[in-house]
Amino acid sequence: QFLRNVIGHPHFKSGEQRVGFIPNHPELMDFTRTRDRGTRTLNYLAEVIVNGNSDVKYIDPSKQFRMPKIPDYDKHSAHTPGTKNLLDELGPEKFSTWVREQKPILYTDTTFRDAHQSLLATRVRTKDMLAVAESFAKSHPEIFSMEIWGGATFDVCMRFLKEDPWLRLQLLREAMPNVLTQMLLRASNAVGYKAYPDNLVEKFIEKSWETGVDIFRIFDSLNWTESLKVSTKAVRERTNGLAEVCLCYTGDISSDKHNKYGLQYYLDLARQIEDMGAHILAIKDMAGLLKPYAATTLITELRKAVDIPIHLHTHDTAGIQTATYLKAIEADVDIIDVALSSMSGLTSQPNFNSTVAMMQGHERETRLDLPKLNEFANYWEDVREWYYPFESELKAGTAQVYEHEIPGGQYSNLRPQARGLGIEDKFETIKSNYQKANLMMGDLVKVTPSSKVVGDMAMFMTTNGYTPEDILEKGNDISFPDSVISFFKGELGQPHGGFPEALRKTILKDEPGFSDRPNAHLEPVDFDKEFAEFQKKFGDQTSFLDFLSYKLYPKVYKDYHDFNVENGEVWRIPTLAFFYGMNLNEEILVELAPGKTIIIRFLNVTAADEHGYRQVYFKLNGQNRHVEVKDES
Ligand code: 3PY
Ligand code: ZN
Repeated sequence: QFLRNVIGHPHFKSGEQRVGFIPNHPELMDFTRTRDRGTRTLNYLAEVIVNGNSDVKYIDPSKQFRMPKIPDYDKHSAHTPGTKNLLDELGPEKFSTWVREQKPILYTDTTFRDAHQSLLATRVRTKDMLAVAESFAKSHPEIFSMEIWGGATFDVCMRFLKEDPWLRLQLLREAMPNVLTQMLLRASNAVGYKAYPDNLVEKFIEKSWETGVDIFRIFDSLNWTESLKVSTKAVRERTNGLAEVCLCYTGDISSDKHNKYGLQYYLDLARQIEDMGAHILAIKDMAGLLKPYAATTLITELRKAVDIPIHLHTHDTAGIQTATYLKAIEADVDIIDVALSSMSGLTSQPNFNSTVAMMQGHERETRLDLPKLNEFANYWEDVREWYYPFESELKAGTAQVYEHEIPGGQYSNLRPQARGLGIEDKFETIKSNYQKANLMMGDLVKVTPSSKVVGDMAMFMTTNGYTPEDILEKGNDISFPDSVISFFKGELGQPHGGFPEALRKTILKDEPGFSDRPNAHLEPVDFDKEFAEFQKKFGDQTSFLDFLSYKLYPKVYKDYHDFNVENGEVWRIPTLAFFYGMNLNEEILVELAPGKTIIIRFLNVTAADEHGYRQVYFKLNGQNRHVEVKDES
């Protein structure tokens, strides 16, 4: 970042100013934008000291934290070549063949994405991942891939953490240049909850690749292939990355109670996925419903049905998914998703470290340095404590997941959501209504955003005391949640087996629904024109990537941008200070830019004056500074 106003302009610096220079460049007189970064950091800290971080709902004053240890590594050595180097050398098709030829099981580490999305409400900050990323990539170059981006992280980065998701991607890529990076893409919903114009999704894929994504794990929340095709084609045509396309697993192929999604359904889907050009097939078991013996059947049959590698993803909500992995490995699955032990289990992925131990001596063992892997787990055990307000309160695995089928990330969030609505005491009813709502809507594949539709309906039924019969009988007089109306219009696509027509009529009333791709109803983005308008509004220091963030989340981006102008790049602030402020006389280091670190000591805060303002005193690099903050309490 360099000074963008007139003082920093090369013409000004060189003394080569001309008549008309300033009138022609009014933006250069915008001094507020470049208020120095130290001051903006103090603004943020003072605000949190006085009013707290609005995302932290309670603080436990007795909480003690340990100092996490970053596992040792050689900062000066080069990274050992890994899968990223191989992909660059072979290209996607040959790389995919290489994966099939590997006998040892391959591992994807989800610690940086799905694990914290599922356990800590997606709140883990870039700074804490970046601290160990280089060390991890240097210590474990045998890893197949690191899931680091996409899913809910894009939204949460801006909305709650006030971080730039693109910068996260770029920094993690730089720290881990040797291993494949991976993102989760919700097909035509990109990293959002609704359909976007095709050309926006395509541009998003292209820019994600340029910024650092190698594997695009693409899923559609209804397993609707029409939606998967657009993203798969874009990955194939616009990147040299890998299109890993998902079949989302729901129901139970080993039970005759669930016949809507039987083995044949998945085999047909897998063949269509291979035909559309996927380099890898993913089984996305988002709720953790794939039982061990069902995995034997599914993987064995899929292996016969398709030639591409198979990557298995699951959540350990029921607590038995390591057994599923063992069965899947023995049935010739190629890659499995795991999370470092202290970030694993429950609604997260199965335990990486223990899986490595389980495989020792097995004919498909991949040799990893387990003691070193345990050091990384220890790091996360300490860091996880910093995020205690975002813990999900789940204590043990549950076999109830086979009844309600709630995906991991949604399940861990359900109790706080119920509390927010004042219906926590009806938690059991909510779970049972989730199951009823799902069946009433035709037994859906449930994953973001279709899982949100079912979840919203379940909350709605619980709050109002409606049964499925009430919904059908009184539906004409009920106003349903927006997400439910949008789903029945066809805005998320078409569910397998179609919509239940009577319910659709009740919910849509006289509004028409559609049966083609929802994206086909959206105006394409005019990138040149709209980017110019965007920069006019947000300033020319914004980038095309910022513009994409804005197109995906206009309001969230605007709030993030305004916050940033006031408070600077808060991702650089250490996590404890970011969430909880500072203790009197505490000193922190904030690296504002490589080689530019400031030392901040918090000295004092005054009581509120008659207008409610408090003065917060700091020392910044030894200089006294103070910030005035309105006390909102
Ligand atoms: C997401 O879409 O964020 C998911 O993790 C779905 O499982
Ligand atoms: Zn998942």
